[in-house]
Amino acid sequence: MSINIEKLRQEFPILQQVVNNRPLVYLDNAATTQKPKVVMERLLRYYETENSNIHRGAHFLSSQATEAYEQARKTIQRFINARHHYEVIFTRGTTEAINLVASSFCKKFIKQGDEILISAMEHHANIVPWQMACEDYGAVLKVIPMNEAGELDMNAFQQLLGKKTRLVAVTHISNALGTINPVKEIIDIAHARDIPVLVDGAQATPHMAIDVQAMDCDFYCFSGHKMYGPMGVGVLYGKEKWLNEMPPYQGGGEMISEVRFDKTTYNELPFKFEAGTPNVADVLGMEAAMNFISSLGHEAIAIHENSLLQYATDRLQELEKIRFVGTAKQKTGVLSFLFTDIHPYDTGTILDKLGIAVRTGHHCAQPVMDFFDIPGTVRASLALYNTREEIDILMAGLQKVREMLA
Ligand code: 7TS
Repeated sequence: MSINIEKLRQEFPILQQVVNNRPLVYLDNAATTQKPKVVMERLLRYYETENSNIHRGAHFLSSQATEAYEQARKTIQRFINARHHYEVIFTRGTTEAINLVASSFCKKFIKQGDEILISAMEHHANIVPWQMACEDYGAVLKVIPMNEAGELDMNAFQQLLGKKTRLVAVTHISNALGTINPVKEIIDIAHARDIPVLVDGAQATPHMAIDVQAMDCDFYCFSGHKMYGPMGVGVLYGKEKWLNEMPPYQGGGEMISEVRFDKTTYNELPFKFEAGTPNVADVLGMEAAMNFISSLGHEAIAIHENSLLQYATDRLQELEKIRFVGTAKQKTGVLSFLFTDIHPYDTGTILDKLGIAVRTGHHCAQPVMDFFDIPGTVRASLALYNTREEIDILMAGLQKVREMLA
């Protein structure tokens, strides 16, 4: 079933806006996606009729909110096909999910001289927490290299796996390059040596169906706001066997079983990792976003977005002095480029004046920019509501940039 994009765009009120006297062309979806009415209505309904603290109140609203929150956990379990609902831990987002694992897993399993393996195309959120853990425990961070197309070197990956490797952490889709990494293959190879794998799914969940059991990843992290849901909420999926062995991340209410001054015992999963009052409204908003995605179907979304990416790549190729950054065979969602004679920042500024929202800079992936020896890129990132007409407007905007600055 194909998507009626014009009708769908009506569900996103922000897209009807005028910016700098031009209709908004929103192409910064890798940073955050816009929200459909169903998500905003869900937040409003929660605050108008359900708001209450959960898991503790002995009153009507509290038990209703608790029920809705735990129901959302089950929706999300189904969305990623987790085996158990208690393997779904709510966090503030991908960043907190990775920090949780870096802090808690490493505390239990990382010793002096151990190695953690990441890749050359990680977002800072999947670099810095591991650097901090390595510093804490005297471990060593190793990096899987990539080629000029922005594809991981799988031979080098195999060689980097050693007796001291305790964890592999890789991104599913690169936010700066759009590369889709062969995560299943990475996981199979790592598991053959009993090494667990964390997958950063921040850029994958809006674009493809996720099945954590088929993938067999040990951890999977993502953010609600990049998949049409609210900001400030995300998920850590972890296999039960790891989550049970890992110590709590933060202390406080909810995560305890019993608190005495001489000894405190911890709650069971998933509550052990959810200290304090949770972000109930945004969890419900994220559930609404997932239902929204499911109602359209991952396949229809992928067909639309991939054909749009192909169209955009073909059109922008007509421009003089354009350099594409990230030309992997398997890619989606992201078109990163720069003019070799114009700073990406200047390109972005002029596009903004024309009502076109793109991101410029290093996209929180500075090592990627260093690898390509560039100051940054202009990144147009796509969502299911983008159209060919918007790509044509981007193209005209880029022609204008060349007229003005080349
Ligand atoms: N991992 C990847 C691959 C990302 O793209 C991002 C955010 C994160 C982790 C962190 O997610 P957060 O929701 O916790 O912030 N990426 C971007 C981006 O490309 N532009 O702005 C944020």
